[in-house]
Amino acid sequence: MKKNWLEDFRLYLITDRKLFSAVCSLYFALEDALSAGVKAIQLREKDLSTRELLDVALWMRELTNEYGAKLVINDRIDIALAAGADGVHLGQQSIPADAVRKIAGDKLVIGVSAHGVDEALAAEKSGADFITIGPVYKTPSKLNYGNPIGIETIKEVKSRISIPVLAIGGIKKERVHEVREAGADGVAMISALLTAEDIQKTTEEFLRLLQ
Ligand code: TZP
Repeated sequence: MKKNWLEDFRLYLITDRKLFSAVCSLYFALEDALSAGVKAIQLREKDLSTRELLDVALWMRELTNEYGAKLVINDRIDIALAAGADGVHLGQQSIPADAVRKIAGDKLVIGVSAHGVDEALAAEKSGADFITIGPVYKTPSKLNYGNPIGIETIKEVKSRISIPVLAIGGIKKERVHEVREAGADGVAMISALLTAEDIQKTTEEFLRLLQ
């Protein structure tokens, strides 16, 4: 991943429209985060139909373009290409990174969700540009992301791979220092930003902590 890309992914915001009563509220929340300096957003709405997902991807592309931010689509390389997104973020059940590379070449940056050292090693080997590793902490989200992997796993992963590593899962402002100390190149999150009372102010605070 080119150097300025890593810079953009230092604060990686992931969507969850179910935190809002209407999709337009998600739009305004993303706009707040972007206007305060978020430079990378992942569209992660697994239960939308293909058409619905493409519609959301298209308006998110326009919005992220307005702010010069990167747009990454979870799992769906077809939607990523159709919407002109910058990247695709793959899960452990997704098409693997080396297969994405065959289809998209260098057109898409490839992120992979890893939950431990072995998955992190495999992601790098398969050609991922960066990984998210987690859940590092217990996540406030009700969805099941598995048991927290803890800070030591970040350290071990960092000692064994050379692509950027973003910590995810239960990330809050007061935890940024700890994950950065462990070697994380950045942080990825849903609730700490999207449920913040003041999204702009919280974004600015995260960015300051990540400097
Ligand atoms: N992958 C691992 S934990 C997680 C994902 C998508 C959820 C992160 O949500 P939050 O609210 O930032 O803990």
